[in-house]
Amino acid sequence: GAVIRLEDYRPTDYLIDRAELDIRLDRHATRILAKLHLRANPAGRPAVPLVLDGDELRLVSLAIDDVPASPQAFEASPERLVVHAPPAQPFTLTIETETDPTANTKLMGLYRSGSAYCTQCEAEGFRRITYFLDRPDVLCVFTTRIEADRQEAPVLLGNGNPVAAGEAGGGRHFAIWHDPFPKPCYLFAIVGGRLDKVADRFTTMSGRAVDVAVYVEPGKAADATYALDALKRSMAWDERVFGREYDLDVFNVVAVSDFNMGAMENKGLNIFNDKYVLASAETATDADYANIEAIIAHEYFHNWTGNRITCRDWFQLCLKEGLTVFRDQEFSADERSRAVKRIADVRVLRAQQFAEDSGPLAHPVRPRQYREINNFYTATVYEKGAEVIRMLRTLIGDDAFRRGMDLYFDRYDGTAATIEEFVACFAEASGRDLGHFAQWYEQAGTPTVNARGHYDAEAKTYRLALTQVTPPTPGQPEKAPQVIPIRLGLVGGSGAEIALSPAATAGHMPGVFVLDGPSATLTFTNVPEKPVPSLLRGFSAPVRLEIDLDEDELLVLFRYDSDAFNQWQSAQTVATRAILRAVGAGTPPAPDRRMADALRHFLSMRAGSDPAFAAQVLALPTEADIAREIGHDVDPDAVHRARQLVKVELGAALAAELAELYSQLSSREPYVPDAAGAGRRALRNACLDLFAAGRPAEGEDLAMRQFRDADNMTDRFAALGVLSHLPGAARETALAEFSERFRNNALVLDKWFSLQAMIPEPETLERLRGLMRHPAFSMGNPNRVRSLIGSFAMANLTQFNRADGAGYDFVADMVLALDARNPQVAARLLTAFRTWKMLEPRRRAEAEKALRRVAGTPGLSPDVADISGRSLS
Ligand code: B3K
Ligand code: ZN
Repeated sequence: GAVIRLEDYRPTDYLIDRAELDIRLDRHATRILAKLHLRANPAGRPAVPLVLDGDELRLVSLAIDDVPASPQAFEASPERLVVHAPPAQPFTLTIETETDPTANTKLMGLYRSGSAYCTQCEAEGFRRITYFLDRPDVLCVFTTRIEADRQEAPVLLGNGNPVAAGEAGGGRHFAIWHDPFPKPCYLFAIVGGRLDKVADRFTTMSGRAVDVAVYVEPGKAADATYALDALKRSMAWDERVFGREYDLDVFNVVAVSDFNMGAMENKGLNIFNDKYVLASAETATDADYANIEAIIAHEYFHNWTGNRITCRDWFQLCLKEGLTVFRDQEFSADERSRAVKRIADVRVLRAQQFAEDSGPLAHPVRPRQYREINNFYTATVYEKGAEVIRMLRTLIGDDAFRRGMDLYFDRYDGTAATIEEFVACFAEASGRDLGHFAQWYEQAGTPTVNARGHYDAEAKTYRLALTQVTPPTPGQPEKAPQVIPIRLGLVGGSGAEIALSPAATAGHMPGVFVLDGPSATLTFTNVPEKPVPSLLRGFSAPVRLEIDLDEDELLVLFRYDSDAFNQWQSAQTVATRAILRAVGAGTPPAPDRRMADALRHFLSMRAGSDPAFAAQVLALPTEADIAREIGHDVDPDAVHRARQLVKVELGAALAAELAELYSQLSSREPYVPDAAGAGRRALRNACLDLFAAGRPAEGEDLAMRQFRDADNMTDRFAALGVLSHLPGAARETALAEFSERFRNNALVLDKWFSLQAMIPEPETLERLRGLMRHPAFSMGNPNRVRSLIGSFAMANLTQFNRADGAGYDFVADMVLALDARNPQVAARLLTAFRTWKMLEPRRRAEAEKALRRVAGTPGLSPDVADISGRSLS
């Protein structure tokens, strides 16, 4: 594909004000009749040919102003429909196309999932249904008639409100949907099929009744009630926190089993991967419930941030995605524990975005160019995009932030907006110049902030010298300083918070210093004792922090910091250093009692009152965290061994306390998927995991008992996870029992696939090849592929990165096999190579060889060609 550049944006030459679609569903020959009401765009070029986008389309007929078009008047190919000289006055085009939804394995456009028909149009799937101006700044009012066999598809859903339904003859029926809100075609959707539903009614803040429903495959309605409840809570939250009311008479969610990503925010008709809808105590973990809640909220919140205000072009993707992730994170923080949610979000940010940002696929939150837009639905656009919004709120304060949001909704409702327009609302609402801040959208890479403190006991002053530097990223060799809000405090040796002298952070929000140059020195006065600085509280900016604190100082923060995030961070840093020392030495050098003692004390004080937080503290940094910390010439086996050594040592040192806590937390209360219950289960399972590392024989027994006795998936699967790391007969027995018990549940078998793909042993690759022949596995289903092959590539550091290159070869083979069928899923899988440059030379050479083999294969999709090309650059 050609390179598309932001600077080349120009307004559309034609507008489509209205579209009337008539879609006659058929398994192999669906007919789409589209009547488009067009006119020249006053802001476009006058009297130019009209060029509509298509993708693998077949034109059946074309009429201009209801008169069949003469062959000289137009040119049609699968990719394009050109009308050479369109009428000067507003006119209509009536376009008839035919598509085969059964043959659509890309899962873009109209396709079949199970026995249902569904669509996915973002980013550029609508052009696989009919010829259109498939760009987000063409806003159109859609009326959609859907017709199908009544037996095959009794349920027919579209965007907007239902306006009519009836018989269509020959056993067929129809439904007409009208969406009064102009929208880009990427938000278009239809669904047809035999589906069950759970339904309810939501009354909005102005008293309007909205029929809300979640549709699922027949027989699964009971598993959709949690999603429906999450939806109603999301609707109420957006009213309460952002003043945003829902705007149609109905809101439908449909769960399908074949879906390229998590879910899609089509206006009034969200379509979901069923993994993020279906849940019951027996089949879903607490993490699944939390994901369902977050994604239901995310798609719902898009109704305002994405749909009512959409993006001018795809370079502005973070305008809707970063903002909507920020909103769903805030929602989950309000519904659950704010501190624990923040820790979980930062873990994801570091694992996904920091990894992306330090490798060949690094790009700005708002990219300047792309070849394949589907490859830019990334952790940078989404998660770093959300961090930029959070920094904005930290910089200007909650009130100005809310005023800025109100202004944005007010001013840009019904339009396709840009990042500049968005940022200007906050500059206006706060009276601040946000010019430099906006550089976060343009400059890729993760800044490193270095902090050095000096206490002058005579003068009772504390000086903090801060510097920042951002490493180069592809296409951006030189970096400028960013605007970095550093939320901070000083903690005394015995734990008391030391009041900050006002001058130190003058001109900023209280407790926040803004580092906006390459370096700065902060001086605190009246500091009675040598303090321990607590920097980047709440992870106030997406940066790496280097700070010259020793273990004792870190443990002061762990114990006393008023900021829960930094408590957790301090414990992680201590653990990270212990693992890094073990990587160097090959053994845990001198057993460091301080960490075990601090954890023991912490558990005795906090496990009872805040189990969810305690579970986060007990979870060691991952192998990937350690690898990123090392940064270059990484040997994944050495990282694995070192982490395991530290874990074993810690588990053994704390074995008594862990066992005690484990049994205290054992409850026979019925499972409730709420935050409190989830927190207790998380801590109990963290105890089991660490205990089993320190005392493998007893741990195996305990895990086996929990595995068999569990009355919920959280506990059963956590136990299976512990067993999966203990080679032997018990593990194989448990795995067999699990697959037998859940043999009819594809989503649960996905967990089983994924767990086995992550076993850090050389036999895993063979196990994986065997599992690909399992009857439940299919290369055609994205969830299956991601569970088995994706987990191996993305979450099995030692085996994907085998020194002999067999892991790379396997994943490369899978990418190529998938590419012919589903390029988006193939390209996403290939991003597992994004960290290849930080490996030691032998593995680096093997990874490069595999990447070159992919890149050199003829007939690659633009998706895979783009990722392989950039990965090698
Ligand atoms: N907007 C969709 C993602 C579409 C991805 C297209 N390749 C889901 C979401 O972010 O809410
Ligand atoms: Zn989104």
